[in-house]
Amino acid sequence: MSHASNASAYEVNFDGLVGPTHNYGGLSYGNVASQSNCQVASNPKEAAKQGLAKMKALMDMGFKQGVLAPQERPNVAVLRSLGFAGTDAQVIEKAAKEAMPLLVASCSASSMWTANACTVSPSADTADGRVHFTAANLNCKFHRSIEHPTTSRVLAAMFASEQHFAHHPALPAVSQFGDEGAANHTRFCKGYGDAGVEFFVFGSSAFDNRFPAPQRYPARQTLEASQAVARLHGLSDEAVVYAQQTPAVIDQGVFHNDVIAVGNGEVLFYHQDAFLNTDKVLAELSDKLARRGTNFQAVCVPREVVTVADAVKSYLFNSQLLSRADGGMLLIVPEECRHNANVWGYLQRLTNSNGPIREVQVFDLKQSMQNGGGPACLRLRVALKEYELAAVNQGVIMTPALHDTLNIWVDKHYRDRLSENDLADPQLLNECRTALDELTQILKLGAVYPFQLA
Ligand code: SUG
Repeated sequence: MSHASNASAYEVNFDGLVGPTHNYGGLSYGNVASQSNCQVASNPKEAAKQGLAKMKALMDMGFKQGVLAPQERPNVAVLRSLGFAGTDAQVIEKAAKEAMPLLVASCSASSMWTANACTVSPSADTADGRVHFTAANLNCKFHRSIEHPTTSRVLAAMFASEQHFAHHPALPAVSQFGDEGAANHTRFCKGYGDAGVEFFVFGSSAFDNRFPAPQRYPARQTLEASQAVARLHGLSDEAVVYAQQTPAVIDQGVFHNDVIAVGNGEVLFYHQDAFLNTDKVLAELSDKLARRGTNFQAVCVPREVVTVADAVKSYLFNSQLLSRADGGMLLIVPEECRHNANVWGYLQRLTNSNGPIREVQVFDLKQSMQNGGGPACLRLRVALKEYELAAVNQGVIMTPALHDTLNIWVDKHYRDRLSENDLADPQLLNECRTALDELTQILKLGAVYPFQLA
């Protein structure tokens, strides 16, 4: 079956290619999977292949698929900025001896979760008619806060045309402007090329104490960050809705909104406990979309059927909701959904009902899932008109040939086992640089990594 989008505009999913240092560092307090798999040995080769298999499956179904390159790790420059000196090998050796947590953070392959790379507003929504990108500062976690400089260079190399694309640097790196990118941003629309409504979900406010904060785990996204992104992108008030996540669900492990809700086209699929003031939020979405000729549909999963704990464990909502050519929607879920009786039972009933979601497909993404990253974390959605898609660097658009080349590249360069001790091996840095140098040629990115720019 072909799943092409409408003729003149597409949603393109840019998946993060898992990097060669994928490991379980236990780095994300508030992310239950990351904490509970701390120091389990990882398999970077398998992780990269699981991701590539998902990209290929979507491409084979007729969806537009792209790929986003991983980052240079270990990040020696960051270790130098923290006072470790000498040759690159000495920097790694000293960090391993004196401050292992810093070496682990500098090795994280966390840029694979490209839903956190940036926030994207399609050209139909923005004041200047260009597609706008704001790199996420990911300020809440040290290992993620070091991603945005390279993310910005990679995005600029992918979306280079100034006529069509506008790039904004990450917001100021302070907690008041904590920004986690598209994981807390959903766009509703009729067709991907039509003016839509952008839905920003935040965890707390930096300056306004009317918004209750979670007690146990940090809220990573602030209202003020979301508002700044909307301003930078030139979105009108009519094109924006803000909502606060329920603080209690953050305290249960919902560290991004995409762990408890997903939207596509005219549909929001969400858990009953996802938002504060849900009725008001849904009414505003419905109202603003109606003014754009769009018939908003909300599909609520009741807490009696699927608990927040079920959602966090199974990652039901960290799914990809995709529009098939026949108008029905397809939900791409992780294997863990099949292992949860409440969730799996619910999904059977959902697809047999008369609702918009007609089909479920299951993917094995265990390597990523063990760090709290499901199908939706692994992809950045960019809605593009035909001529904008033509202006994208074609080296990053997935084709059967690129898929095969990347699989061979992974086989050649990736290890199949990585534990904490291995991160101290200076040879790992050389392996990664050799692999990434080849990758930038495969993807036609030019020089984007610090070791290439030095
Ligand atoms: O930021 N995990 C990531 C997972 C990000 C998931 N993305 C979305 N929900 N969109 C995070 O918590 C764990 C790394 C480690 O522990 O090794 C990590 O960074």
